[in-house]
Amino acid sequence: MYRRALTIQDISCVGQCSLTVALPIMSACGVETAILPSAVLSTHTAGFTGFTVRDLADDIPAISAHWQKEGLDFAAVYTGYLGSVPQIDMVLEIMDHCLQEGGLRIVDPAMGDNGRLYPAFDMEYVEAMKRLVGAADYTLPNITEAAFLTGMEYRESYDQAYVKALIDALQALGAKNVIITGASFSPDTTGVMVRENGTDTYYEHRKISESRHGTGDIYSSAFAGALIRGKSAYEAAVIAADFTVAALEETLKGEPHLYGAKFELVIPKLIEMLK
Ligand code: PXL
Repeated sequence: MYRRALTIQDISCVGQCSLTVALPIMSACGVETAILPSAVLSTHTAGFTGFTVRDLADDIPAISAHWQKEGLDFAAVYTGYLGSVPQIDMVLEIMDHCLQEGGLRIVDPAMGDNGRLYPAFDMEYVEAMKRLVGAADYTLPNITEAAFLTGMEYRESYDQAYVKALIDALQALGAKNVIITGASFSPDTTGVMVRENGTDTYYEHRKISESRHGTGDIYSSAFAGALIRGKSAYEAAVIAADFTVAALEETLKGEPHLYGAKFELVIPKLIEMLK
């Protein structure tokens, strides 16, 4: 089954995150991937200083109107880092007008990590993101994002009951299926908690000692690609986790590489896992 999906997120020209990650990964999954850049930045905002930003919100309504005129629609819309509050409402409109019947809304509320929001965001953005997450068929927050979205306390150490309570609260916002990434219950492992059609399943894997920006986007892009190719949410979550771990392992070999992860080198593994 060959499907056309749309991904909406920024282009960070250098930095291996958002669209420069989503387009190659979803394409490798065998999904036709249309893009809507929400903004163009010279680099990502985590770790670089003095980056440039051009918000493309003014262009989005005309782009969407043209697609509708041409009768272009999508089997799924997958969203990541968005530039501003007005863009979130534009994305909701695009989902309403450009999705095929039964099309999937996949929302990664990419806005923070390690208990903090990324520099560009504030609580007004979090409020708007609640609306997008509430419309999601699948949402993939990390623990930080889930805590901000639900108003629950952010914890560094926690048990399965805490993660399930986060999922309950995300579902109270309207999200149908929830995948919590980076849920770690022991020092050497981490994993993903997947609630799909009301059933919770946890996939545990190795915790890599170092982290890199953009790995959340690598994860979500592989998840979206696998889901759109017809895998279950749990199967897609496992493929995405194994792919992200492989990318991080590759990153720690050879020349130091600090601002992103070398996911390109393990794309053959992703293709293999999808067979
Ligand atoms: O989702 C990661 C990401 C994407 N885009 C931009 C970012 C970041 C993380 O910091 O700054 C612009």
